[in-house]
Amino acid sequence: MTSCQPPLLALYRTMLTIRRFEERASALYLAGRLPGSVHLCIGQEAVAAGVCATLRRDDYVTSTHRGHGHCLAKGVDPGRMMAELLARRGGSCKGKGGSMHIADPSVGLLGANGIVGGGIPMAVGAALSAQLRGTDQVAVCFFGDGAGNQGTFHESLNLAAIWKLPVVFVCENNQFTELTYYRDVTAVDDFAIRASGYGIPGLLVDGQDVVAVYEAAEAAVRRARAGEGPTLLECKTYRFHGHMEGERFVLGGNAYRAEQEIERMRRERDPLALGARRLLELELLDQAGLARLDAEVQAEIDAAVVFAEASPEPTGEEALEDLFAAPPMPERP
Ligand SMILES: Cc1ncc(C[n+]2csc(CCOP(=O)(O)OP(=O)(O)O)c2C)c(N)n1
Repeated sequence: MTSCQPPLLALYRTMLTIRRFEERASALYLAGRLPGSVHLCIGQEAVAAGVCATLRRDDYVTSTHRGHGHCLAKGVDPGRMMAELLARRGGSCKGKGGSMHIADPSVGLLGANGIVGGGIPMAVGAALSAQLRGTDQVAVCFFGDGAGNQGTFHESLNLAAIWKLPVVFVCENNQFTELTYYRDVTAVDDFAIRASGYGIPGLLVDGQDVVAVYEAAEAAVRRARAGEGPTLLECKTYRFHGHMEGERFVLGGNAYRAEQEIERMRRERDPLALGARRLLELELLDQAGLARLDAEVQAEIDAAVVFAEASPEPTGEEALEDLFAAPPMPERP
């Protein structure tokens, strides 16, 4: 049971912001205005929105290569994010990280991550730091089903369980590891049951239902904050776009799943449509209110793109700034 009422309007607004941000990123990519590769979470918005709504600003999040939703939901500014995607100096990492390496410690976002499974031990480290410092901060890591088969997943769950660390592991099972159906490479139907191997609670959650995600996350975060240790949440979800934008052009269509499956999921399990229906049923918004909200969010994304495109590109010399590598060894005489 949850102790807090889900903030339905805020949850919907966050999902809408993620959707409109990514639609714009897709359009910019297809227009050749966004360099590098970009992985969208369209279809998965309820997971980021539902989990992050249960966190404080000073809680930590580690993210993935498909991280725009987590970053926006944790409070990274959309303009600075869009500038990062466009490789501009105004970006959250000064335009040197790109879509897969957005970070903003000021809101606890320790980083999206191009290394699959890389964010999981980072969150455990952040949780250990909170525990040692005696704060009640919580760390959350998001990761995909592919990452759930990496060694880092198992090692991290074990360590976090042994030391009762304040961490919530959120597996976003969108069914596919790049182009591979997860059941072809995973011995069990549900990652959630793996929690029992580490003596921690594991919960299976409908990742298309933002309220279900919020309620499960709220209980897991409360447990972590109270010093009761980690929880594994598996959110079953679905991505509507390809593994990365432009994939269709390379593969010549959807080579690994049926078009009808995507259409059915869009029609029946779109987290935004489900969220809007709930708002209408509860009379929290009417159709005009939904349209107004959409216009507001679109205007925010327009402003983010204007900010990003007005920002200069970093210079060549800046590539050598903000590096943490050791300086070269002095030459031996
Ligand atoms: C350590 C590592 N291995 C392989 C890759 C290549 N790679 C990039 S994304 C990806 C699939 C990840 O799948 P999943 O964890 O399910 O996340 P999703 O893409 O579904 O969000 C792979 C294998 C990588 N980036 N890092």
